Amino acid sequence: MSTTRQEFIDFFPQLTEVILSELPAFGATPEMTSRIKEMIEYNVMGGKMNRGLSVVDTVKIMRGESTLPADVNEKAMVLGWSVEWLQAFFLVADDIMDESPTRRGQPAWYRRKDVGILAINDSFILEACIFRLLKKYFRSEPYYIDLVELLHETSYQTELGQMVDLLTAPENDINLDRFSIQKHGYIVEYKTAYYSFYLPVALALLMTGTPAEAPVFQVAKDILIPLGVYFQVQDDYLDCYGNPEFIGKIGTDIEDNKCSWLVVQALDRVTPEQRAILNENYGRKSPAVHAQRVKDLYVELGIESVYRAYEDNAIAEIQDKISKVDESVVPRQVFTAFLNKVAKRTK
Ligand code: GPP
Ligand code: MG
Ligand code: MG
Ligand code: MG
Repeated sequence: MSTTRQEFIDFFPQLTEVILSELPAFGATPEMTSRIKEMIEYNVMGGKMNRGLSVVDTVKIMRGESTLPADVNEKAMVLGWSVEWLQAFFLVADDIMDESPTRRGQPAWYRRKDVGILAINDSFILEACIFRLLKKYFRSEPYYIDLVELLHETSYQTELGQMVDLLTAPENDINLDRFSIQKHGYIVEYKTAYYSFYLPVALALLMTGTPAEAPVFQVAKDILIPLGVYFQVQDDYLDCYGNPEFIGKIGTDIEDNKCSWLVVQALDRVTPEQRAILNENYGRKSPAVHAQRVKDLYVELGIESVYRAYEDNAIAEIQDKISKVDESVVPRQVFTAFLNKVAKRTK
């Protein structure tokens, strides 16, 4: 049932070609075209592709077919890649905002000498590509406008989440009172869960003929948003405890003064003395001294085992929600397939 990564990767050049082939009509020179090609390949490829693959897998489950007819398969691949393209748009911009040095095992795009601040515009171009591809492949479908609206709405949700993520983490103004479980909950739901979990399934539902106002979208949201929250808690955990070589990025949350799940849990457990240590060391730009002191404090507080307990509980709660889904509305497999991809992940 599960779509192979190779099949999905093999489809990618054809989409890049669509974007490149229409550039002359926009007055593009060969230099512009080759730069856009390089920019797309550098940023869209190289991830785990779970989001994109989930679109194709969900279409298969919804249709009850392990092999899709060629025309359906093509459309599902395009929607899968549109989520990966959206992700590339966000990541290029996010790495500038978070001052992250690396992404997917290579320098973050904005860190390249020939890119710098141009990366902001490149992120806009990546976003525009999504709508070029939708126009090309879906213009005559009755659900075309629903796809477009869904992608716009999801981007807006993500941008709102990103705004709160950044507003909660001002540079040179450390105030741990800003952080709370509620604030963290809003940030992760909006900046990650909608686009990473709800979007792939919602796209697949639209593509398989579900009317945009059908109740199944709410059923999907009620499971996929908690799953997405769990996923971002994992991301926060891996920022501190993941192996940079393996996860392909170097964590910056402590230095960036982020309202991470780890610091929120720590704040819930500190003595006044330990809180003073956090105050003096969180959000300072020196990994070797200040961030290390915060990490030592996490060890003293046993934050890793707090995470393990959270993880077991989150998985059990999501499994429980899935078990209550009415299979005449949507196959449970849509959700179990997704859960299995992320449960206990280490990258
Ligand atoms: C993940 O946050 C959230 C995003 C990548 C969405 C960014 C949204 C924009 C509108 C730009 P993160 O910073 O924890 O991700 P990572 O750890 O991968 O840098
Ligand atoms: Mg960020
Ligand atoms: Mg980031
Ligand atoms: Mg992160």
